[in-house]
Amino acid sequence: MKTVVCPYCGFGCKLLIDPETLRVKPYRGEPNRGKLCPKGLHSVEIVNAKDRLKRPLKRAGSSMVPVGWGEAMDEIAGKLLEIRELYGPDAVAFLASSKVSNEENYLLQKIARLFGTNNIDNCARLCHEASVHALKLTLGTGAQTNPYEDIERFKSVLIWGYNPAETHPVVMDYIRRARKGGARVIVVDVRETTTMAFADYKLIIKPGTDIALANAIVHVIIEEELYDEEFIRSRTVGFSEVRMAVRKYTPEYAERVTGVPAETIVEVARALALAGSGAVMWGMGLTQHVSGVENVLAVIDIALLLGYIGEKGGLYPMRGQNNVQGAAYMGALSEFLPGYVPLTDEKFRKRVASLWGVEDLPTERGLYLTELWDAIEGGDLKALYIVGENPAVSEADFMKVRKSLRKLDLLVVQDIFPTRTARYAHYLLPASAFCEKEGSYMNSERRIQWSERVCEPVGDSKPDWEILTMLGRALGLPGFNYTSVEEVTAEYFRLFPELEEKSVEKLKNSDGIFLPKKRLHTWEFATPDGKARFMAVEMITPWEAPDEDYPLVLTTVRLIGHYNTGEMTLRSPSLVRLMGEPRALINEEDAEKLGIKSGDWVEIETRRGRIRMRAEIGNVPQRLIVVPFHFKANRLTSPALNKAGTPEFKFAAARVRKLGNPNGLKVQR
Ligand SMILES: Nc1nc2c(c(=O)[nH]1)N[C@H]1C(S)=C(S)[C@@H](COP(=O)(O)OP(=O)(O)OC[C@H]3O[C@@H](n4cnc5c(=O)[nH]c(N)nc54)[C@H](O)[C@@H]3O)O[C@H]1N2
Ligand SMILES: Nc1nc2c(c(=O)[nH]1)N[C@H]1C(S)=C(S)[C@@H](COP(=O)(O)OP(=O)(O)OC[C@H]3O[C@@H](n4cnc5c(=O)[nH]c(N)nc54)[C@H](O)[C@@H]3O)O[C@H]1N2
Ligand code: SF4
Ligand SMILES: [Mo]
Repeated sequence: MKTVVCPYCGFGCKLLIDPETLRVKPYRGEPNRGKLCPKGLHSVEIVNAKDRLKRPLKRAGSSMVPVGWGEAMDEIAGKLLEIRELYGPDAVAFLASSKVSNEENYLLQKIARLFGTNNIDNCARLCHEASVHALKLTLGTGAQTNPYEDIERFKSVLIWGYNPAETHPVVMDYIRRARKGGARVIVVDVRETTTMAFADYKLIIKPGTDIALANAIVHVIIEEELYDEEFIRSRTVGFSEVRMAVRKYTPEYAERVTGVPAETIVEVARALALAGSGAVMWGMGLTQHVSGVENVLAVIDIALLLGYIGEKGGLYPMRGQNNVQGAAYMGALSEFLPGYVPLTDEKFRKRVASLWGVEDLPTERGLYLTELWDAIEGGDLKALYIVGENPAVSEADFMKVRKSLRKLDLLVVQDIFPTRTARYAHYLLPASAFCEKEGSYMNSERRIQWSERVCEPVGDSKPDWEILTMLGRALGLPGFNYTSVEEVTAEYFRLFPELEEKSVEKLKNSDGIFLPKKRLHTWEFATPDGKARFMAVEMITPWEAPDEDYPLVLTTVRLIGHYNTGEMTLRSPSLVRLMGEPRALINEEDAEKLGIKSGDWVEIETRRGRIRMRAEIGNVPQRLIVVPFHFKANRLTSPALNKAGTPEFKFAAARVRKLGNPNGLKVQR
């Protein structure tokens, strides 16, 4: 049996795959302890999908024609160098992938920076980057603080804007065990979710009002003196500012803003404080708003007030993709070097540069993923090299993205499938899939795990690290002589003091290595004075307000058997069968007013565009429409960005109408 990291979510289950039969069984050790969700279980189905990319292709007019690897890499490198010559290195951008290994992300950011630009980013920008910014501000580090195993021993679990029963199904086992041990489970969402089946308190709030609720909880805890005075005094600064700021957020005021009854707010604040310990977990319901950074700050304040960080608690910004945490640690972000080190940290930057055989590296932050499209429109960005990302579907207001992709002088797409984004590519490079290659991945709890190779790459596809090694060499960059993936692992180990002494062998023969360590901040925070910072925040309203023309609020969510832009899961017959047809959830009274019954085809429209889908009358509040993001939702979504560069995927003004003639309608892809 081979041990392989699941190619889907950031929980980071390990799969045991039989190389003969390709049958998948769950790994019995950490972190999944004998459990898998349907995606992990059926993951190998995609490997032999009929339309896997099997050889490099190059554009010839309106079609793509085969080209040899050597020729493709020489031509791509030649074009990139020509663009750099004419317009400078910042006319080129690289998109890394939260789907590929640490080694592969490490190599791509190394290429970008040696090429001369910090235009390197990944889908973390669309996801938890607001959490990274908020955590950096308050604690000094941008990641989950505690391992999953701690959840089981905490006496409260606060789950905010996060639906793990669909998105990280295996973490639910930890939450269930916590509940068995007496933990109170509190879930905050804008609608009744599957996760709420396990909740003691279900708080349904109006979309985008999270700060009012969090501030009111803080208000009650302060008012009733339920906070951890010793922790606040010895380990934090900024408490008095927060005390002032939350004065007006009485439970009654918060009830008017959020819709949650004042008594419930008081009860929840008491339950949280009296528990004595707690896990605070959150997801996209907080980050994908124009108030994303502030939303997360408001929720962190609750944990700081109760001392629920370190021994008595943990912050869990549960990471989305299987290697989004690794991509960040490897430096595939436009504002950070590896290890989230700022570009302005001269000592570290020079050390990385010298390891790579150059004097220095670029110091200006590069373009965010969400800023690329305007840069293309404005003529500043000429070439884009994408590894394992599908922005033509995953970006907000994707019609705009598709329009700019057409304008590029050079678009390279390196993927396992001919994706929607690949339609605009000048070169299409076939990558080997997760179990056709080996390497290391980092899950949400910052556990680095080794993934073994089970089968031969299909056709003429190559592991991403091999393709990137060829690219680095074709560009004439120093040090791209890797002949095995372990050489890259050993190189990135040298960047982290905690890994310097460790060997790749040790990583392979273990349940993983935590970077930098298992629990953060038990004694000291990573801020200059070692103290955590309370941050007072005020309500920020969503960018777009519903009005007469667009009276509903549209939010976009995930379903257990579909994954992100669907490129992978929609090629898995078992998952497609399991999930059936997608539906937009609508409130019963709204539906009645519009003459809509469950199963009717409807058109959902915003100021950006419209899509059609079947409707389902669901357990959602009035004036909210809930659409799965995996299909064409981003034809509709709002492109407004928060401070961390994340779009407001969770709030757009919308309208719905029943479609008259449903004959022949199909779900659009
Ligand atoms: N099955 C499956 N699993 C996945 C993925 C997948 O596509 N499919 N994707 C992975 C990725 S990349 C990520 S980032 C994670 C995301 O995991 P989650 O964060 O759990 O995913 P979402 O469903 O996008 O959003 C969570 C919840 O936010 C709620 N919400 C919307 N607006 C608001 C609001 O204003 N306030 C509050 N409090 N809640 C709100 C929604 O109703 C939804 O239930 O999942 C990962 N796991
Ligand atoms: N409306 C709406 N939009 C959203 C969100 C939302 O909640 N609502 N969520 C946002 C979030 S949190 C995220 S993370 C993004 C995700 O956005 P994307 O990252 O663009 O979406 P994925 O579908 O995960 O794309 C991953 C790609 O990697 C490819 N791939 C898989 N394995 C490999 C490999 O080994 N090598 C290579 N080279 N390629 C590989 C897959 O085929 C696929 O094309 O979407 C964002 N967009
Ligand atoms: S919970 Fe996540 S990591 Fe585990 S099997 Fe499911 S998709 Fe894979
Ligand atoms: Mo994500």
